[in-house]
Parts: sequence; structure tokens; C-alpha cells
Amino acid sequence: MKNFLWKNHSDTGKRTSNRIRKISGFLSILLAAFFIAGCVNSGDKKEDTDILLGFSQIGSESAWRIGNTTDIEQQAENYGVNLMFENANQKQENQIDAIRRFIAYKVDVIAFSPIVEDGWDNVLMEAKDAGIPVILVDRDISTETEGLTTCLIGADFYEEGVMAAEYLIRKADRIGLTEVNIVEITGTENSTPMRQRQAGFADTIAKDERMHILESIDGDFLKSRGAECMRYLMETYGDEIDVVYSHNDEMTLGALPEIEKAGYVPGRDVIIISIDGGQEAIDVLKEGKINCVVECTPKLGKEVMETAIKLKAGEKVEPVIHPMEVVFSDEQDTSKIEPRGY
Ligand code: GYE
Repeated sequence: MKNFLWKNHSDTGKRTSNRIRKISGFLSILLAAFFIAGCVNSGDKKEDTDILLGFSQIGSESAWRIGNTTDIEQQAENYGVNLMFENANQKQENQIDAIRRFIAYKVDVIAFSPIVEDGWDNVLMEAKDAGIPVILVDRDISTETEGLTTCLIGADFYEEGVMAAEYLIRKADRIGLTEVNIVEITGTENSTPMRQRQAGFADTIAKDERMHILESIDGDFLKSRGAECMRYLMETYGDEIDVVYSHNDEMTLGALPEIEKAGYVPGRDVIIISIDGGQEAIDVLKEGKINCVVECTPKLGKEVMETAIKLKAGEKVEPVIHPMEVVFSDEQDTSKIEPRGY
């Protein structure tokens, strides 16, 4: 038996110990499976009932991402799926290496959240040649080649952008704005949520003549970048800014103190619209410093496990699964919002 190739890129002590538990649990399951397989049929790589799922996560850039990792780990446990988990620390090359390790290890199913849309053809062709089905989780890829992946389990980001814009139009009506100047802080360039949250929002405000985008700037889904972007935007546009549309909570939470430092009250002087709906942002919505948060749920683990089990059994799966999502805003009684769990 070859050495176990699983590298642990995790950055928190808690997760490390969970993983270590999982590694040893997983190793014993695997050894038992190899033993049984060796007795019954030396050609089998493990027991038929066993599912081994390789999952390559993007990183730990946000509360959303950490919630997504936790959910994948919990649901793998619930469904009795053996998980080889790899954290790519925001680097596409780490994800490609992880997928190659999954192929070398002959996992049953590969799942991954592609950090950006381009550049996956070669490695996915290798998975296809090895006969390993691939599930896209959370984000999509862009490719000319058919049949590299089986399905996509993730949010409808275009619709999230539409919901953000529709909220803004209602808000502008309600408070009687005649001109609305917007700055947009976008997520990681060439990632699916960045592209579609931008497009859904732009297409929707295009129907309303009051709306103008002063500038869109790349905040990479990071809190620190959100702060930097907002500092620059305040210096450049100052009180021209009526609205900040930020593609995730992390960047929003980074941006808010910069608005305050410039002497404005977020939520009152500047309309703040965010996406994700993590607990921290919802708490700030309740305080009134954020006006609207479009939900994007990280809880995709159940669908991922059910799909992996179907694929292992050779069954057909839905090509696209979108979770249901809602909008939280100052149009509702925010004290009634239930704890978010991420
Ligand atoms: O909005 C952001 C995260 O891909 C939906 O990635 C995900 C996005 C999420 O880092 O917070």
C-alpha cells in the first residue's frame, strides 16, 4: 500500500485536531477495507459500500467559506462519506495539485469549489480519463469541453445581484432619491459569484435612470481589501457616494469603519448592501449600519453528499442545484431574524 498522500493545509487548531481525528479514523476504515478487499477480491480498491470523496476547498477567506467547510465536514459524517479534505489557501495551483492527488488516490468522486472560472480543462480531463465523476460546489467553471463535470451545486449568484438591485430601487422610491450614485466592491476577479453578482445587479439597475455606478473595484472577497477599497473610494468620491454595493459580508465589514472615519454614518448617510448573510453582518444590519443583506447559504453539504452517493451508484444527477435564498433588510423587523449558524 502506498503512503497516504493527504496533506493538511488547515489553519486553525480546532480543525487540525478534527482532521487528525478524521485521518486516523479514515486510515483505519481504509485499512479494514483493503484487508476485506484483499480477502474477497484482490482487484477491488475497497469495500463496495465505502465512498471516498475528495473535496478541494478554496481557502478560509470568509465566514461563508468557514461555514461551508464545517457543513461539508458535518454532512460527510452524517452520510457516512469518507472525506479527503484539502484547503487550497486561495491558490488555484493548490486546487489543481489537490485534484491530482485525489486522482492518484483513486477516490470515488471529486468535488471542488473553483476559485476562478478558467484553467481547469487539463486536470478535469485527467479526472475524466480516470473515470472519476466531478461535482462543482459553490462556483462554476468556464470551458469549451463537454462532460468534464457532472453537476453544479451552488447559489444563483445572478439572482442575488438582481435581489440586491431590486432592494435598492425600492429603497430609492421609499426615501425619494432622484439620483443614486453607487460604488461597487467586487469579489475575486473571474470568479462566478463576482461575475454574476455584478451582472445581475447591473442588468437590473439599467432599467432605472436614477442609478449610476461611479466605480467598480476588486476587493477579492477579503475584509482587508474591502477596507482598502473603501478608503480609496471615500477619498475619490466623498459625499457623492449614496450606495455601497459589496459582493460579500467580509468586504462590507472592512468597508464600514472607513466610511465612519470619513465622517459619515453607514446605513444612514450611505446605503449599504451586502451579500452572504453571516451572523456578524446580520448583527450589524440589526444595529442599522447595513441596510440590506442578500442571503447566500454556505450549507451545501447535504446536496453534495447525496449527489456523491448517487454518482458512486452510477445514477443520474440534476445538472444544477440552487438553494432557496432570501433578502434581509431594513424593510422588515430585523429582530425576528433567526441565528444564522455561520
Ligand atoms: O460570497 C464569499 C466567499 O463563493 C459564494 O465566496 C461564495 C463566496 C461568498 O468567500 O464570502
